[in-house]
Amino acid sequence: MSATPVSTASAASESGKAAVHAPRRGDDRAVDTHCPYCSLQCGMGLVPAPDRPTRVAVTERVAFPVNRGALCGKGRTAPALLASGARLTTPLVRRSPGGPLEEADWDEALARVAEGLSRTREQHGADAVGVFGGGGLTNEKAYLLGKFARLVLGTSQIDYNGRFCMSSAAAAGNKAFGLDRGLPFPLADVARTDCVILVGSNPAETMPPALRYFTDMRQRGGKLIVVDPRRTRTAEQADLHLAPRPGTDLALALGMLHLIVAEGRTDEEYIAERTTGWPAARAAAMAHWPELVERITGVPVPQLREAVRYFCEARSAMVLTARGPEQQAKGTDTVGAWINLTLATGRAGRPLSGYGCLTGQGNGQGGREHGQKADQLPGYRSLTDPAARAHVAEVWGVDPDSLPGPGRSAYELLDALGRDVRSLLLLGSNPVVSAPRAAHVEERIRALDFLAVCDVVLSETAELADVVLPVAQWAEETGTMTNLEGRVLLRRRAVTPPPGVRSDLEVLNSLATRLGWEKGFPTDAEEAFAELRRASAGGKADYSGITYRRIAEEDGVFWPCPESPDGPRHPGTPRLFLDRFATPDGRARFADVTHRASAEEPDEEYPLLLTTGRVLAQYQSGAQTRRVPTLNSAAPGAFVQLHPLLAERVGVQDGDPVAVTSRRGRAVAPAKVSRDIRPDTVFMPFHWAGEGRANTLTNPALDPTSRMPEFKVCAVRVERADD
Ligand SMILES: Nc1nc2c(c(=O)[nH]1)N[C@H]1C(S)=C(S)[C@@H](COP(=O)(O)OP(=O)(O)OC[C@H]3O[C@@H](n4cnc5c(=O)[nH]c(N)nc54)[C@H](O)[C@@H]3O)O[C@H]1N2
Ligand SMILES: Nc1nc2c(c(=O)[nH]1)N[C@H]1C(S)=C(S)[C@@H](COP(=O)(O)OP(=O)(O)OC[C@H]3O[C@@H](n4cnc5c(=O)[nH]c(N)nc54)[C@H](O)[C@@H]3O)O[C@H]1N2
Ligand code: SF4
Ligand SMILES: [Mo]
Repeated sequence: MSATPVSTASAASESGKAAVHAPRRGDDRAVDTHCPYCSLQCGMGLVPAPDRPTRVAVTERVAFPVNRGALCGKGRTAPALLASGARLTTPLVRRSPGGPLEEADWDEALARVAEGLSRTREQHGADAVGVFGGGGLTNEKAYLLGKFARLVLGTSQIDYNGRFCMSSAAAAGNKAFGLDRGLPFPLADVARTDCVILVGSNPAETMPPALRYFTDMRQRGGKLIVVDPRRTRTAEQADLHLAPRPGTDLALALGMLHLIVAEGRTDEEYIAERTTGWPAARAAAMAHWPELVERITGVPVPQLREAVRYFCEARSAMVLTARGPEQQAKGTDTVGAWINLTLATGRAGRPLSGYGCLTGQGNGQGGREHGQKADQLPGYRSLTDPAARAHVAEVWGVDPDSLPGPGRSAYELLDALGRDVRSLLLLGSNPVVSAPRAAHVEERIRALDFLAVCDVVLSETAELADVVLPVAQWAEETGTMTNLEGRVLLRRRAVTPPPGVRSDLEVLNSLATRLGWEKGFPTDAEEAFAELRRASAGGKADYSGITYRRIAEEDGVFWPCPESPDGPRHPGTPRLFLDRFATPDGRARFADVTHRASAEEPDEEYPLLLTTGRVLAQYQSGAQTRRVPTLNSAAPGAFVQLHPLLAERVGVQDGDPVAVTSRRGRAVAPAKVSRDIRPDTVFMPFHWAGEGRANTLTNPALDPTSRMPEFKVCAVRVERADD
């Protein structure tokens, strides 16, 4: 890709810096809104400069309960991208195959998208048109994107990047509790519980303001147990750090359950009253002797015993998982095994206790509830449930039989590009960097007949598009986001988007109109939300009682929150499952799971394990944060974290270029030699494209239930790059 007319990151450094201010305390002129990035959705105030509306100061929004004014560096510098020269302000089109992306007006660009998508449909059928969405999109966008795919395009082929995120936890939560909401309690409950097992989660870098709840808990005398193959900044603060081999969390959880049974620490009354499936789960745990578990995981038996003691002797206790145990080809079973611990000890559905998943993207929760997922309709309804189809079809004014069935999951969809799926509309993701086996995914994207991308910047994926539509971003538009607690929030518009930019809702509306749907795609977010409320009414994620006004008055509203036209208004549901679980019989279901190997285990040729994840200053594929100068200088590039023993064996010193090779490809990045990682494992963050792209290496082996790829484990070989 060359000859694009948009400016580069260097332009961003001038205009970018000018836009960033240190956060100030409250300011009367500030517009209350939320951060563009992660699922904590920190509250912040934004004050546009009167002379230049794109120059925005961030102020502390102390009254917002989740972060109480605290922000991480990404949140503080987020306005840099509003004014940045690196953002897109003009549509780009590729007028000849292999030619450059060139500036175009909106009319030409939209016409090309409408034509590209309808040509595929005419030639190859509706299911040859794909849609790929993102968990950073607002609820309104996610809702209308799903509706657009199923109504306007008539395709079943829609999925989104949330599949790569918390889908295993979602699947396990649905199985165990009959409902999937990241945390079944407000995050602040963490500060008041007596023990937390944090499995494969590094909030010190991925949600810094949330860390305070864990430190508050410890100050009250509570115990923090961190399970992570690396001694992370979070693990440093733990009372106990268990460092298993990547991909062995399932065995670890079974080993702990074994000890819980052997030591007589189960809550038999709770098991009898509130659960089903205990005999099978118990038998599976009994087959996992602590010594066997030590051999599989590398975690010494005394540490296992200590973890069990902390967890069982605490009056209240939680297990929280994040991507470590979830991004595995057995992620659903693994999370199920951790949920089993909370059931066997009578923790789930009790005050200040239970299981939760720390979701990831800004709208990681809402993004999976309103229909951009391959198998879902709004309100967390199932696309295969006739009653659900009838309800949503009525709201949409169509025949239920006209709605397509479920489509492929995210990786399977990307893998089908250029073959069964020939055109793609993509919003809110950058799979060239973030998808597993990325070189293959990139090749599939290049094989498309037509690609349209809506983005704020020219991401690596947008660079491959036939049409790039420049869209407005967070502070320039209003919409709702659902944070990791299931709290529906209002992200308000604080500044005017630059000329030339349109919102995603305007794009969907214009495309729908061009494809023959004059109505049904509102450009006003509140109007879209009103329709979403009706579509979600009666579903699991019922938003019908939530309004923009209520969100503003109440610091967010927790779903489910049904509308109550006659009675007093529903207060929302901060805490789930206290009386019953959301299963038909009201009981939680134990998972019947046993440990199994990862899809790829080390062998002679690939003797080490690679795991991947995040660093503090970069966000996801880096499309946004690599263009923010302060963040980019804090974390300028990829690296390979490896233990001194391994470094010595390989013959590298800190900073030397290291080549990491898997069955999918080879990546090169400087060595970061550190005692904070197991000697049999190397770690790479995945935020960069090019030579240091971690996803060149990762294994797309999928979990059979959630279809989550195995981002956290694959077999690799490591050598000096110049050898
Ligand atoms: N700075 C920053 N913050 C972010 C993001 C970002 O990109 N950058 N992204 C947001 C999003 S979308 C998400 S999903 C969250 C993710 O938040 P986290 O889940 O906290 O992030 P990760 O770094 O992916 O993984 C967490 C930890 O899992 C460990 N791990 C690796 N393999 C295993 C394993 O087999 N078992 C166990 N138990 N642990 C393992 C890694 O060493 C890592 O420290 O962060 C959100 N916040
Ligand atoms: N190896 C490895 N790979 C991983 C992971 C891992 O741990 N290891 N984690 C996975 C996880 S958890 C996730 S969530 C994915 C995330 O990876 P991606 O799906 O690539 O997510 P982002 O980088 O956030 O991409 C969002 C894109 O949307 C654009 N954007 C932002 N706001 C808007 C908007 O309002 N509208 C539109 N149209 N575009 C917008 C941004 O500029 C950016 O280009 O990566 C996954 N990949
Ligand atoms: S923790 Fe997440 S939501 Fe809060 S400021 Fe940082 S990136 Fe934004
Ligand atoms: Mo994520």
